[in-house]
Amino acid sequence: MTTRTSPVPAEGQDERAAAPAMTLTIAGSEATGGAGAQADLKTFQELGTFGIVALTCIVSFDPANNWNHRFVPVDAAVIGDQIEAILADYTPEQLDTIKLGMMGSPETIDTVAASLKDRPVRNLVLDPVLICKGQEPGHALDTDNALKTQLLPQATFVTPNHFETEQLSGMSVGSVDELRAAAAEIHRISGAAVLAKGGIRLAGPDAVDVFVDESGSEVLSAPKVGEHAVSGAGCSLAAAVAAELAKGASPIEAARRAKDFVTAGIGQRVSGGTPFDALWQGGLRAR
Ligand code: PXL
Repeated sequence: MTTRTSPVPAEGQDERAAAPAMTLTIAGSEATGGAGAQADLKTFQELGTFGIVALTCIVSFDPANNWNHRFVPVDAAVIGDQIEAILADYTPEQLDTIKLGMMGSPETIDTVAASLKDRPVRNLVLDPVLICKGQEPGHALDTDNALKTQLLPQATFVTPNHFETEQLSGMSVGSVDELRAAAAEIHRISGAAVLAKGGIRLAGPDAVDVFVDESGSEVLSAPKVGEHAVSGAGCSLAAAVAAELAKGASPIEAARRAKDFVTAGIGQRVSGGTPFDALWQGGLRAR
């Protein structure tokens, strides 16, 4: 029997491979592991980036109350401290890609916008989370306004779902053509690349998303996996876009790869006691 030994680096020689691309998510915790920062971090790891988290809030579903969201914001000063620590640790060249997930309140949006104000960021991917599955849309309006005025103008890439697309564009969306028009409007307002998600909300056999940037638009389509929303799909999509951009993909390449990642993850979803399943980020491994 032969024994393999790892080559011992000579003294002073660094045996590390090239540093991984880095991705930061500023997002909320969702305790069951389906959505939020947990989904983002798993996506980053799966796609080979060095994942970092600053937490904005803690969401715990309530099993005794129809799995409604119990939402606790992280103190604004503590959000600021986390971002300060992270941005001081890594230079803008090392950490050039940031994903923004659930903010949950206008105060948190103020804090995050202020913390990022003087930081050059090559890719700022905004998942404009207004409400989570099961929440009432009415709660979202002040957050919607703060997102529009403070974060959307900074974003380089935005991933609204059907509801968020209607809110941000001010247009109603019932077809792929309307989704494209609304995505184009959000691109016009923000200057960002837009990946607007029709998901299961548009009728038909396929889950259709539309990508729009200054070079044009592309419809991304995959057969629907069931007719039920899967938790973590939006978070994982935006996190996958961020990871691919951080690794050097163009916006449209990042969108295509993120769509494949999410479609595979929905195919390998996990079921528990909640009325919605959770995407598993290891879906592509099962192919
Ligand atoms: O899927 C949106 C979302 C994002 N972030 C957190 C959430 C949810 C939905 O549950 O809890 C923290």
